[in-house]
Amino acid sequence: MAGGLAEAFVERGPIRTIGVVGMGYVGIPAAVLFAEVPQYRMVYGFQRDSATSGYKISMLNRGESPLGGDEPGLAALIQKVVAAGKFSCTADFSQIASCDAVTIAIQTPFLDPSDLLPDFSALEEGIRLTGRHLSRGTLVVIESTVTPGTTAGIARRILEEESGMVAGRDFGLAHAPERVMVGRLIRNLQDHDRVVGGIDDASTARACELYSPILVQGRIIPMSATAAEVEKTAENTFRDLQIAAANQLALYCEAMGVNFYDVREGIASLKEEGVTRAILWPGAGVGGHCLTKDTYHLERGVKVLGRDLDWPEGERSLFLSARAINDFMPAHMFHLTRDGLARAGKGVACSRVAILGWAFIPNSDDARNTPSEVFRDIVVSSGGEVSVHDPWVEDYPGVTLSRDFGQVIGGADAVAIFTGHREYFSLDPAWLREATGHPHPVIVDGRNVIDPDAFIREGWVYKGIGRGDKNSHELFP
Ligand code: SAJ
Repeated sequence: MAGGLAEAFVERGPIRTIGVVGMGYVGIPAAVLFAEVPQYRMVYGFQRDSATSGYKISMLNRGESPLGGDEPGLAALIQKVVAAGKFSCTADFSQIASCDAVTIAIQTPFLDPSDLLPDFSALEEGIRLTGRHLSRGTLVVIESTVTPGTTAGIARRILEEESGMVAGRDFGLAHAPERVMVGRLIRNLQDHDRVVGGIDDASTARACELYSPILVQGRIIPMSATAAEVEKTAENTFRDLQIAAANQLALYCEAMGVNFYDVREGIASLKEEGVTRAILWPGAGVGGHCLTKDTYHLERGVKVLGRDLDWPEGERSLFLSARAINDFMPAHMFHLTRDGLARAGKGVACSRVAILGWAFIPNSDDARNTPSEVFRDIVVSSGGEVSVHDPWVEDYPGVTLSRDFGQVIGGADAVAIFTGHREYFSLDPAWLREATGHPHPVIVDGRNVIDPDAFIREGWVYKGIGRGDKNSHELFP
């Protein structure tokens, strides 16, 4: 059968026209990088003309970027390829028939995090629209992060249903997971190695042909489609696991009265070939769109695809334990706050707690799945009052955000640092204590941002993640 597909690719000729479905933070940079490649004649960006995203079509066709935030090189590249007539955005999916290759980058959010079942509806619609207009010899590539088994499973079935053709005979199908990070989209696409996995060798080879011209430092890593899906979900699962290991050790250090950061320095000093320890950082929690979901994709994959998994009887998945530890950290921040208030002779109920940082990563306005929200809910359900400061996040449903430090800190019985925004590294203990109006306010450092001794000397009750050496300090007048 592979002969059929290889033949279909030969008949179609080299890739000249490309379609990118989904004009988001993954699709847009990919589309304009393809358009910049001399041998690619035309790139169509396919975008549904919906109420929420339809505006992108006219913006992109004017050569403007609809993406917020600073993306070095992107705006200029969009302008360049639009002016050169090599990129055009459209809601007319019938143009897919003219494409030699079509990539699909539509996100797969979890509708309700509690059920941890991803919402594939938008992605399935994109795949369906692609299948409906697919022509023989076209390569389809899924770039979205999906549960292992999706490309060769539901994606293949939808494409075959809609096109009436057979994958691996009439058209190619592959998975090439995106690995871009906001703020470095173009650079990541050019310099990160690119995992590319086809449902068969011909599809893999054609996908390598598609992506090679846009790589600068990066190299292609070919494998099967399912292996590529496992790789993507596992690369984030492993990062979540590394963070959980740091969090667990930090909790142990607190319990044993030692400074986690001293211990970490010792561990990280092991640098000899093959014995390096990649120890990450403990923190107030793990937020974002990647690490909070990709473990569950991997776990679902092994449930759906796995045959006769050999596993220690009754033992819980290490990866799910890691998720539980990371999800516990906002509760730990609450316990530190509660214990700190108790030292100041107060209870959480009727206390005012100022949260510094709503974004899930430093110096960013991205607050998806922020750990701060979990902490806020626990404080409020315990009868406390909350004020929130964030210098980057404009707004967020269900919370009042302020950039007025004095207003957020004023009257606060406790201050909890949740995000390592650069603004928080220079907090002045004397000024801050004055601003709270209390003799012994509590400071809880969730990101190792402040110097414990400077605050303790100013009369603060200090608590810090991993700071077992300081968390039971004497109280200064
Ligand atoms: N975090 C810790 N300790 C650490 C590192 C992170 O608590 O040592 C927390 C952060 O505060 C944040 C969360 O984990 O709340 C996630 O942080 P992140 O740096 O992993 O940022 P993400 O979620 O944007 O992860 C993305 C991923 N990239 C893609 O999926 C393409 C991830 O694979 C990258 O490793 C990461 O960016 C990166 O390195 O920037």
